[in-house]
Amino acid sequence: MKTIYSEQHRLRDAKTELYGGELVKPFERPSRADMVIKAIGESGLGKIYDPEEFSLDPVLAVHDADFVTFLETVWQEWQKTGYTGEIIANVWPARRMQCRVPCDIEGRVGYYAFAAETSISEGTWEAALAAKDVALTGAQGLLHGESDIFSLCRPPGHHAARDMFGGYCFLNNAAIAAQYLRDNGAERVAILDIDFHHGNGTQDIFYERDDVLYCSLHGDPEDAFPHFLGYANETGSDAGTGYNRNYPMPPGTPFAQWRDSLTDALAHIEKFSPRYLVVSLGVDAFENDPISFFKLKSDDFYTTGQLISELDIPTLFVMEGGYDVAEVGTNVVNVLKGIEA
Ligand code: OKP
Ligand code: ZN
Repeated sequence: MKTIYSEQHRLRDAKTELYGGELVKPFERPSRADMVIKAIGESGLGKIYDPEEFSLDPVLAVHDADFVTFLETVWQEWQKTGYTGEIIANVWPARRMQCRVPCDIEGRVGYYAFAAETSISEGTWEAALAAKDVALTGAQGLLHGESDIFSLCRPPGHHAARDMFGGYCFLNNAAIAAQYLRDNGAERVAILDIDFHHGNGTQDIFYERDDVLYCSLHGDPEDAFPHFLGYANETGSDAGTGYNRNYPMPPGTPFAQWRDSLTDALAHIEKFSPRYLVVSLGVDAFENDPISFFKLKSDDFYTTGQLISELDIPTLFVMEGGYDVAEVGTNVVNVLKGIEA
């Protein structure tokens, strides 16, 4: 299996994350991708390729144009204000307030953010652009007939909605890839999100549509980020009714239970009969993950790969979360080895 990877991910190296009332070194850090690419290199899985460069068109096919311009320009604008720290949202259009884009930069940061843990730092936009190229190059590989590809994206993407960033995500790499597959001849595309967190951004982007099925296994929003989306009663709207499926699970969920959700999601995907599958591959369901609460063991990721491969659908794996830096490489490689078994 080919891996697509860009060193440009290093440009996303924020100094701050708002966590427990303090500014800490972000969990989503460059060493995560270093560990994954190292494990891929040692695994014998296949070669590592640089991405091709794509225009913004495939990004604008899923994201709001003003949001994209905001991401592109916000660091320079922040510098002009004279602020010396990173960009952190501190105000929102909350209940009963007006949801309009203000002029002032702090107002606009709050408008486009859905959470405050994610600082925008110098180089974030450039890294996000490279991550979407990594995803799109993988999608193009599927269009050219490859059966499985791993796009080692960083920063991750599944929390990024049409016009919102947060949860360490800016551009929704998996959604951009899925839409690109749709726009290049695939009638139906399924997205399976096995990251520990609900992919609120991906759900948002495809919620009214019946051509992209979204299925997500995640920590119950009662107890886990992003808290305000990801419940089981969110099944899609309009034409998309029935094309969104959430599997929220409680703290302490072991593999046996998680696997039952996976089996159900895979059966649902099979019935949908998609031309391609995009997997939002986070490995933060791991038992030692520092910010998550499932109990998957490293071997369980191998079994997960085996179960996904039984679908026999050409699949693009898009890297999302996984914050136990010591084991993130092993866990990702285990999924991909399970696929090739
Ligand atoms: C991004 B991805 C825990 C706070 C968690 C943000 C988590 C973002 C996860 N107390 N804050 O889905 O892995
Ligand atoms: Zn996650």
